Parts: sequence; structure tokens; C-alpha cells
Amino acid sequence: MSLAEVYLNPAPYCFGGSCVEPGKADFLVLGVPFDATSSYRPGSREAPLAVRVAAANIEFYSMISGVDLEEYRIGDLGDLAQLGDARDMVTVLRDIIASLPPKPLVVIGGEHTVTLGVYEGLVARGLNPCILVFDAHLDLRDEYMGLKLSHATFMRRLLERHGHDRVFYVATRAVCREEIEYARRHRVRYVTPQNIRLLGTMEVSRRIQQWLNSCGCDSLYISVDMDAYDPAYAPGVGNPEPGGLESWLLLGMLSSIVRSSQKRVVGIDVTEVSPPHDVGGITSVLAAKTVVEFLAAVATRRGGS
Ligand SMILES: [Mn+2]
Repeated sequence: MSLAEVYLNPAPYCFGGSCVEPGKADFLVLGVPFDATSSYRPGSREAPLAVRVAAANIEFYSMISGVDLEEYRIGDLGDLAQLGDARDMVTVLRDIIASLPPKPLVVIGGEHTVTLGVYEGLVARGLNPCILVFDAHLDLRDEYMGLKLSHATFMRRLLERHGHDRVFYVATRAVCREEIEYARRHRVRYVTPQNIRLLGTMEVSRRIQQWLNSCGCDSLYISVDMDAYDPAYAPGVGNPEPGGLESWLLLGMLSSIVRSSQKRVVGIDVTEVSPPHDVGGITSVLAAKTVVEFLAAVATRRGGS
């Protein structure tokens, strides 16, 4: 039996209602219902289903990109089996990602720790991706609540292994002293919501492209922790943090960065949606919208994604 046969469960809804065989799909979707290390408001294990239901009820025409996603085939791989241990999850997820065909990939978390498994899987495929992270947090603690690997530490593990120039954070605004000192010591790039307000999105996007072109990676991977958005737009997250980005601003930045990237764009994850803490499902809808705008932007890159 293959790893996928053992560890992937079919989802009751395919993303966007599109149940295309992975081999025939333009894009791939995978759910990772993992929230074992969530410290404040667990529940993101319920997000893959909630985001799929939301995606089935929003429009698939992107007015930002001028693309009708209905014309594209999305292959929904289903959900990773629930695992209780973060290291097991990262290992299994890595091996599954490594076995996938090279098509633009959407991963629906789960807590943010899933990003480490996806990234390691892309590396195992021979890629050397930069990672653009929309997040209120840096997730750079060395240890949190007795765990070396958790939603609060996984980026430290990723950067220790792959280099501190790999990452560019957008919407940073909630850190502990240890993290900010670590980030400064290692020259980790980040912009706060205030930076974006003062510089403007055009200038921030230009700096992101500059980083992308200079950091020696061969591709771009994007990770959206839904707490990057202001809690007014995304209240149903594991660790809400006031002072975040407006939904139109993040969606516009995401789309323009993907459309103008000179590096291949390999995929995205949307993490930390916690449906039990959501308000009227609006966080799940915004997560689905984030995926739609990402895929529409990728679709504009004919042959270049
Ligand atoms: Mn976060």
C-alpha cells in the first residue's frame, strides 16, 4: 500500500465541488486536520471541512486577476489522517508532499505547524523554496510549553535547518523578546502592519520581490496564518491578535506578489482557522477566498508557475 492509501482520507466535499483525479488536475488541494499543539483556542482540525464548505458557496471568478477558476480542474486529495504527535505529522506530511506531482498545491490546515511538513516535502522533491509568511507571529521560540516542535516554534526549526534568509514575514505584531532578539540576530525579514501603512503596499511588494530575487531560492511558497488578518475579519483563529491587516489589503498583496513573481510559485497553505471559535463562519469564508485569489493569480502565470 502507498503512503497516501494509508494516511489520506477522502473528504466529504471536494474543494470548490471539483473532484478531479490528481493526475488530471491543474491544482491540488490537501487538508491537514492537525491541532495537537494548539495552546489557546484549539479546533483547527475542523478547518479543512469548514473551508471546503465555504469554498462551495463563494464565487470562483476573480475580479483581481480576471480569471474564472471554474475553467480549471482542482484535484482534492482529501485529508491527512489525524495524528497526535507533531513529529509524526510532519514526517508523514513531508513524505506525502514529496510524492505529489509538481502542480500548484493548496494545503488547508490545521495549526501552523503543518507548514514545516509541507516545506520539508517540497525540499524532498528537490526544490529550494523561499517562504513568504503572512502571520501576526514569528513562531521563533526555541521551546513552548515543553515542546521543541509546536505551532509557536516550528519556524525556528525550519530556519535552523534551511537558513534565515528563506523567510519574509508580513503583518508581524505579536512577539516575545526571545523571538525578536533571535530575528534581529539572524537578520530575519519582517514587516509590521504599521510598516505597510507607512510604506504602502506597492513599496512592500517591491521589497518582497527584491528579497525573492536575491535570496538564492528557486521557487516561492506562501503560508497564510489567518491571524495575519485583523480579528475583525478573521475572528475564528487559534491566537487572535488585534491590529492586523484588512481583508482587501492582504488579498490584493497576495495576488500581486504571485502574479509578478519571477520565481516559480509552488503552493500555499492557509492555517489556524478554528471553526469552534468562528463567528458565523466568516473566517472559513475568508480562508476559502484567500485560496481562490491565490489560485486565480497562479492561473495568470501561463506555463510559469
Ligand atoms: Mn500566528
